[in-house]
Amino acid sequence: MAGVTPLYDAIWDDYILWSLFVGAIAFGWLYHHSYFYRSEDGESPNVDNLKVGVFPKEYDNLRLEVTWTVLPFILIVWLTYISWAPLDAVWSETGPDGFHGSECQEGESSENYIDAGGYVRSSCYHDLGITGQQWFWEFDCYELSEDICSTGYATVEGELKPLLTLKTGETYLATMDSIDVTHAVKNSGFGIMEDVVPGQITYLWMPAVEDTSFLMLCAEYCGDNHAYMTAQITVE
Ligand SMILES: [Cu+2]
Repeated sequence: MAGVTPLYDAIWDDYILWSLFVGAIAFGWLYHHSYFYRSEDGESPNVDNLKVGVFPKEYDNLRLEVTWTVLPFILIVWLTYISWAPLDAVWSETGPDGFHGSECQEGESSENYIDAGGYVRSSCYHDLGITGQQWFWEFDCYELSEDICSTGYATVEGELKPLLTLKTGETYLATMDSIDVTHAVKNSGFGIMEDVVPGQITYLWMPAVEDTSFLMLCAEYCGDNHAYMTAQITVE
């Protein structure tokens, strides 16, 4: 997957691993106790003589409570910390301080690549436009040449959908708006998502690092045909 940065793939793996680990402890503990502490036949189910409204303080275990409060807290802080890492790539500024330089001159190529830290870098980028409306997407390649950016239609599950064809190795900065309600561009192939808001311009980096083809979806519920608000993006 050619995300804005492969760092996303690493974070995905981290989150899945931690979810499995925490899930195994939580459900293992739950099922173990559910079976191990069941009352035997004929035994009073209330062996501890618990009374409604009275907390059984004699069963307090401070060490246990501190442990299951502090450990998950540390884990959450850690997961938050590692998910911060790629945000500067998602919201990279333009110009020399950003990851993708300034706008390409005519004939210039982005020559993007993935650096040792897992970030996509480009020598320059191309501008394009995305407009959302109920219930389709509109692409605009502005002045870009056909081989770098072209629009058309693709047949997706028997229906004609907008098609955006981009070039491998080029990096694009989408300028986006909506003419009616809030939508959201979800480009799973790039690993990114951004809202499209009426009366407000939002931006989205789309670094086309490798050949791919995927459906761009709307990720913000926008009415009856929200689920069919798709377009195809092909990088070749
Ligand atoms: Cu929508």
